[in-house]
Amino acid sequence: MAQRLSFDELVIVLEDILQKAGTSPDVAAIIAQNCAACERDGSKSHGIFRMRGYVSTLASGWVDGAAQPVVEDAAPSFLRVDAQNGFAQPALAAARPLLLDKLRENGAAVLAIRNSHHLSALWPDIEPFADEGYIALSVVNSMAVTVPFGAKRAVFGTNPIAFAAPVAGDLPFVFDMATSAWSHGDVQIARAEGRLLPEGVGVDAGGAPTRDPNLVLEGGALLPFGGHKGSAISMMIELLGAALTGGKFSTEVDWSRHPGAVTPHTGQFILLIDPARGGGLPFDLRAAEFTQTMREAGLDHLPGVRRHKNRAKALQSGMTLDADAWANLDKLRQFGIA
Ligand code: NDP
Ligand code: PYC
Repeated sequence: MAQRLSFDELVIVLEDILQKAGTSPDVAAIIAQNCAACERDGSKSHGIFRMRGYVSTLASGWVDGAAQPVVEDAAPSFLRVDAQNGFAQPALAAARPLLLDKLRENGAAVLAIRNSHHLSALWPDIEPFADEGYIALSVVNSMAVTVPFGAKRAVFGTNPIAFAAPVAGDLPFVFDMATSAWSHGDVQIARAEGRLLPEGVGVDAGGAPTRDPNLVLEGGALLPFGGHKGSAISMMIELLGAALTGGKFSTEVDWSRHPGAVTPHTGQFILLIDPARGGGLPFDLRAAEFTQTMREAGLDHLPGVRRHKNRAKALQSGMTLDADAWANLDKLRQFGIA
């Protein structure tokens, strides 16, 4: 039967599943909030559909659900965190207070997380900084499932990039996107729903274009968005997410000895800027002026707005999980990865 839940009720269910799967209460709280927020905002590729992956990965021993991140003060505006083979979000939470001190003191701050696992959307990591008036940019690399433009085999992850900035009197401007044509999560959902992919999203094991999500997921690969341009951005993400942080490149992720593992063990880069240090009029006022210009030009979908509409609706009237989704969660809660 379909299930109607409030956001807080969903968080409690997810926390329960994660703790039973072996995470510490603190980690369970952070990942449950994150995953429920994705579901609430309609970020379906990283919502509750990912819970099975979290649980199977924990069961495989690939990730440490009780890791204690170690924060390293690298320079006046540079912080590193060794996530100790745990999830990236608790590493960010551990670094956050010192990162904000550095940002306020120096006008900009870099956070380099390594030895970390990220199976979620990036916007939950950075939107809160824009809510506090700061500009934030983050990238994370993942597992080698994307063929660089002009190459013959997968080297890049699906490598998302997200940006958040305050807009006076409005929602923050937040975009968050895979640099592969589609996220891996959306391809998995298309397969589960029996849908074909659009042209230009993936190739089969032989490198031939295909619209079949099975062929993309079983030995095939994704393509970068925007041809050579997306490919260059994806390469930048490998460099910032792995080479700079000390994490693994997507090609170096090897979970073959951990059947069931699906969380990429790489690194995450976050750059924060205090816009009060910029020149001219206040940044958020200029941002508001600019979004107004865009609206006057006919734009009615600014990135982030769709999510906030979903959020407002979910917070007002709760979320309905369809019967299958609820049954899957309930099964995970009762039996783990049976
Ligand atoms: P989408 O293509 O759905 O959306 C990308 C961005 O474009 C979003 O900010 C979205 O904002 C905006 N957008 C979507 N449609 C429109 C439109 N018609 N007009 C204007 N703006 C639009 O995202 P992806 O499928 O590429 O990525 C989904 C998620 O997957 C991301 O959250 C990403 O972080 C995550 N991901 C995580 C990975 C990891 O390793 N952890 C790897 C790859 C992806 P809005 O949603 O508000 O409309
Ligand atoms: O959806 O591409 C994706 C993805 C990879 C890792 C986490 N999400």
